[in-house]
Amino acid sequence: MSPEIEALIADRRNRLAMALDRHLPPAEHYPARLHQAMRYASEGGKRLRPLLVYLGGHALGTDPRRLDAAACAVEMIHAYSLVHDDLPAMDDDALRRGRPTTHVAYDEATAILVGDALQALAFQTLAEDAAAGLSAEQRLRMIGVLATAAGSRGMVGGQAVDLASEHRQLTLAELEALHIHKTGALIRACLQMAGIAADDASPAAIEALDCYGKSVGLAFQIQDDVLDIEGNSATLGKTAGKDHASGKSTYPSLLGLGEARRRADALFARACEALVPLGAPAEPLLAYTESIRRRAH
Ligand code: GRG
Repeated sequence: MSPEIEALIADRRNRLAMALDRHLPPAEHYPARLHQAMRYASEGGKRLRPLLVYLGGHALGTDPRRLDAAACAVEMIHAYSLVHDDLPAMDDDALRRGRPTTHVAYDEATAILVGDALQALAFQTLAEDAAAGLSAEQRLRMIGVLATAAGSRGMVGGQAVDLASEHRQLTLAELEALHIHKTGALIRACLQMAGIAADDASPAAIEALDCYGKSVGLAFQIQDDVLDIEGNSATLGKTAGKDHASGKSTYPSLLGLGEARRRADALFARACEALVPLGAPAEPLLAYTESIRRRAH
């Protein structure tokens, strides 16, 4: 990765940290314990989804100020999903991002409320952040896209199917549908929101970015399954190999490790090909995708 692209990515990470800090309620504000726990749950992680918003926006020539609310909102939804996923009623994990999960660090009821509050805050952030000159229509469209991706036709639906199919072997088509919903929908929404924020992008450019989003979402999930078996779960600090050991259907369990790796690589390649028509402005997104493809955890 060139030093210029590294600097751009560092800048966007920094923007996200500042925007999150602005939008999350101060830790000392009533009710302080809940607000502390919301901040705890929002710390760390790769920031993959906000970076996709920013770099997708960059590919369309969009000012990053127009993307701050979307980047923050998608990370809040993601953080909430991890907090709820870790609860005893779901995955029952004690570690996340290398430290105690929110329900362990606080308590179960607080963790449920943290997820609820982060989800509401995501939509409040999109509704209220007019600082960057997004029109009300653009913000409304983003709210619709994010709500659809997060809800029963997206991430929550995928999670429901995942929980319901824990004790049976899925077909490859079922597993793919599950992951397109559970992981892919939110990732795709990042690129769709970047498309909405762009004032003068062509429909073809927006379509190219959406095409990228579809492939990269599934590639990321297959790669996560592979890394889980290799003992390097993407959710650094999550109990590695857990899905594998629990007998859950995964790409490697259905296809074998080698074929699962090949499939993830082919999807990453397809995602990158979709960016070709966008030319030089898409180079940071391309370089970032390559760094994700090569990650070891
Ligand atoms: C509980 C409503 C609800 C949904 C849960 C996303 C999800 C759905 C569960 C998380 C469990 C999991 C391992 C999902 C696969 C997607 C995935 C790899 C999530 C981790 O995302 P990363 O790697 O996490 O971007 P960081 O910590 O880097 O932000």
